[in-house]
Amino acid sequence: MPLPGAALPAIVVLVSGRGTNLRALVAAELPCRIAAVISNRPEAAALAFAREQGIATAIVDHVGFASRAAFEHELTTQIDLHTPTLVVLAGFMRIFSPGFVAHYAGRLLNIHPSLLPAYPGLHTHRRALADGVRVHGCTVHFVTDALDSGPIIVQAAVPVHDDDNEDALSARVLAQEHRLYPQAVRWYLERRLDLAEGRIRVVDAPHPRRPGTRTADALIWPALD
Ligand code: NHR
Ligand code: GAR
Repeated sequence: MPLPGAALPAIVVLVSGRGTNLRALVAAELPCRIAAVISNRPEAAALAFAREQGIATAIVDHVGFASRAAFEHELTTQIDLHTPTLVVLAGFMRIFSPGFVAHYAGRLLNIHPSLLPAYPGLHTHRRALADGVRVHGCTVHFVTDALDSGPIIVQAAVPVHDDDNEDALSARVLAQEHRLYPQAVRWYLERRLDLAEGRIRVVDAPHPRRPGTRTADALIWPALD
């Protein structure tokens, strides 16, 4: 058990919008300090929440930069001020170039609102409904150069209801995002994510039939601790 006052590892959370995943990360009381929340959008509600929590914030507005490289250079500077162990994308909406990804190799996580590799990119719920899929969900993965294609850590599958619209389906998925992301970050901090041959194994994941690991409304795998 860490001694009181012992320095906890720092994480930086990158946001663009509402910030409900940020709220879930804060609520989880993870064994880390959220050293900063950084947004590319000045108006992001996530920033207001971070300020309320006394978390340092920064805005790196991509609109003010001549190139993606210049934007990413400033973003890297702002992130690295906090020397984070881990950088977490929580509804962050700008694609990173290979140089940025290389700088944070192995310490950059994203949550994506689909069962990857289905529906990479944007408007995932709309596309899933248009295709008539019966199962949808969300994925936490490491970020690599290839968009939404890095090693998968954990996924939650939810049913698509006959009368679903985009709002109803996205809310059902979002509720699971809020369970997955804190768990994935915790596993990372506990050094329980092993990468071999492009696949992640969660060390000491709960046994499938352990009581309490099933949920009524989603299949989450690996099971949460
Ligand atoms: N960068 C890399 N290199 N790899 C990934 O896997 C990334 C990434 C950056 C962000 C999140 C992602 C998602 O979960 C993410 C994963 C933005 C777009 C996008 O098209 C697509 C996917 C994701 C994030 N963004 C537009 C762009 O030109 C801008 C859209 C906007 O600003 O609203 O960057 O889905
Ligand atoms: C979440 O559903 C997240 O998975 C998604 O945006 C939402 C952010 O919500 N991310 C992407 O689509 C990334 N391109 P939040 O701001 O309330 O956490």
